[in-house]
Amino acid sequence: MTILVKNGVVVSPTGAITADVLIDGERVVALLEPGTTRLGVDLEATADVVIDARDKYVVPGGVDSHTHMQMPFGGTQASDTFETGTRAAAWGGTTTIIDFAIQRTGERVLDGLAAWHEKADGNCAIDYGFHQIIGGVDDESLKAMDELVSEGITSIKLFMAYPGVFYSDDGQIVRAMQTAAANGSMVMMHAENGIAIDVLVAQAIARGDTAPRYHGLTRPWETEEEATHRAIMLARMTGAPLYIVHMSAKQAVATLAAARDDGWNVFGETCPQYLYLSLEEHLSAPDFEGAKYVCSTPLRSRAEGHQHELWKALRTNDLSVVSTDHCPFCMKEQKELGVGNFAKIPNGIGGVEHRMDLIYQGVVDGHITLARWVELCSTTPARMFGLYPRKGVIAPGSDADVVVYDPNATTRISVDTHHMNMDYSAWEGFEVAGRVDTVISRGSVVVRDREFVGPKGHGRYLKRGQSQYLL
Ligand code: DUC
Ligand code: ZN
Ligand code: ZN
Repeated sequence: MTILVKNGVVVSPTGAITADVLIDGERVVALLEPGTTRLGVDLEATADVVIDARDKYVVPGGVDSHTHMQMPFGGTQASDTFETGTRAAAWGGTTTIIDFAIQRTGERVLDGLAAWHEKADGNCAIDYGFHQIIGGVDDESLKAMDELVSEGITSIKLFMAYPGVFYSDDGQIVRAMQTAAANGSMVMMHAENGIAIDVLVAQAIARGDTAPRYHGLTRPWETEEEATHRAIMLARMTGAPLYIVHMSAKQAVATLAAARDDGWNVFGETCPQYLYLSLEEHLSAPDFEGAKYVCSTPLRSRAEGHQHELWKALRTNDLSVVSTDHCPFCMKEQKELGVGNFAKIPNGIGGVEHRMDLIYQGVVDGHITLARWVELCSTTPARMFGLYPRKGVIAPGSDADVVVYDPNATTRISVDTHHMNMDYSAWEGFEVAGRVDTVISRGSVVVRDREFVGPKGHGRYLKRGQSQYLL
């Protein structure tokens, strides 16, 4: 089947051009000056499907490199399945996710991976890959890291938080980083000092400070900055490339920026919740409403100016990627587990559907350029995690993951209209500029005319290559 997306403004990190995009089967085959014929053939007359993108942007499908579909966590399980979560992603213009398979202490890494394949296989609306959480660094799991690379899993995630669950001590981190440096894997780090946090949490609960806002107050910026600094130093010692996930504290970002200025191969991501939601307005909401916003790292104080610094870092490339850390839990029976004890609230916010819109608002607000929007949400995550140029760009030979985006429409976010399996929206009532119009995933139209029309199980597993950011 051929699709012609005509007259749109095709955006890439190098800028925007008005062009027709010709898709044949699963691939993009050409970008053409609008209205040109090809080998004498009138493409508009012969294409099976013609989509008019006049006055709209045509962008590479979003790559969300940090999601947790149906993740067992905090005594429950993330509420989106691979089916519901990837469908919601498609609605929001994301055509690739990279989810986290999990290994815990005592489990075999490849068993953890097999369990994730079983959850995802045949259920995804869009293409997907996996990172591997190594929750128990030992001889066996280190050995398995080489096998992961041949399975297309070229990034591992370690945790400096959650003692007793996913936590690695510094010695374990050093050993995993040495292995990654040797086999060309990217090390992703949850950088919070979990040992210090657990003391502060126990003291808060003992004092009777049990409301959701104490989740944030017991994870102060110092715990993120200290862990960020330590992770960077350990990466320097071992020569491993390092990617720090879900950064929210401006001080941690400053530490990362200083290391980058020094020439170290370290990277950071942030997420929409840290750019828009805050400790004061959201996490401190009364009547347990703050539980909706419990995630780690936590939302920071608006008054302290973290959001401004995060946007700045996105603009200056001190931060390289925006992902969602999509980890949804319903209020009913899930977040409610923490009534009377914030430490029992499952950590996570769902947002896989809204990333492209929320970051496009950053273009409208003058924080970033149009080209940078595409770079942060699509091109760089694809390059960072070994998917480029198959994903993250509209170019001959790349997968036909194409989003037609209408800058003249608006999106109003609400639990009543979202497609994620959540009984609330962290963005309830947000009205942002821009709206996803049409979504093409690997040559199949999956969203059109406000309808999901994708075939079930269309999404395929992506064996990833090495990061393009390895030195
Ligand atoms: N943070 C969250 O908020 N949820 C999932 C895991 C994590 O690190
Ligand atoms: Zn994390
Ligand atoms: Zn996460």
